Amino acid sequence: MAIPVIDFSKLEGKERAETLAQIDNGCQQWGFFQLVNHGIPVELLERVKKTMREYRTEVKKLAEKLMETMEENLGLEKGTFKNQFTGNDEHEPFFGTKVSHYPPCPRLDLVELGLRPHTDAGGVILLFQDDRVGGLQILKDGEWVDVQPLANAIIINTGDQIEVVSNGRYKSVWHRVLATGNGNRRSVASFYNPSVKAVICPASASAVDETTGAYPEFLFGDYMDVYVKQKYMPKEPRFEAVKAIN
Ligand SMILES: O=C(O)CCC(=O)C(=O)O
Ligand SMILES: [Fe+2]
Repeated sequence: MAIPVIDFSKLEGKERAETLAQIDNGCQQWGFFQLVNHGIPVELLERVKKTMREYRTEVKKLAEKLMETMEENLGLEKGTFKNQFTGNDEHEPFFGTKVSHYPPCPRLDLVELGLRPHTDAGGVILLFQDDRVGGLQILKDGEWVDVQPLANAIIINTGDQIEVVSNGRYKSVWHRVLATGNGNRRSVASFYNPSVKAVICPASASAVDETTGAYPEFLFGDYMDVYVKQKYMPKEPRFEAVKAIN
């Protein structure tokens, strides 16, 4: 069985009745169908794909360069983060991009947030945010601070795994998105994370302060199992939970 494929251009011609019936069937019997000849130029679809691929390649390179910069600052051997995230190149790191749209909220009296406070689970997050509509805030010294829109900048933040590998030197930071009453906010967030099969633990180096952390060693996949249930909660119980698994 395959879900229905419908030629949308036939809606305009002599096969209109059959096409209407196909769409009706798609809606009634399946709730899913594929449109071909839908009017969106093929050239545009290909351009979208090509642009996404190009963006992904460049942002991934930037993430790796940033991790090397952090290694240098932490006095860690070059490649420490990538090696941990990939099990010394045995696995691919996870790299994914999420495009979000925050529409204007007509009832700010009822809704305060577009995205609830959380720290990110993974490694390095690279955010291409709206250059006009703000709303992203980070928790800095107990206060919410705006991440001011800055045209063509890429916002970087580090996730829970950088905190573990750096043994607490680089803490993942709480952030949230406020709802806004006017303007559509768009953001493109890319996540450079360990493979789910990667073993994560504090790196050993004299520059990494031994006293800050006491972080566990765990499988990143196990961490994600905990994270999906506890994303909007403090991170410390997540570290405790994966400690208990081993
Ligand atoms: O959309 C944004 O600006 C932030 C998104 C975010 O924090 C996340 O997806 O983890
Ligand atoms: Fe986030």
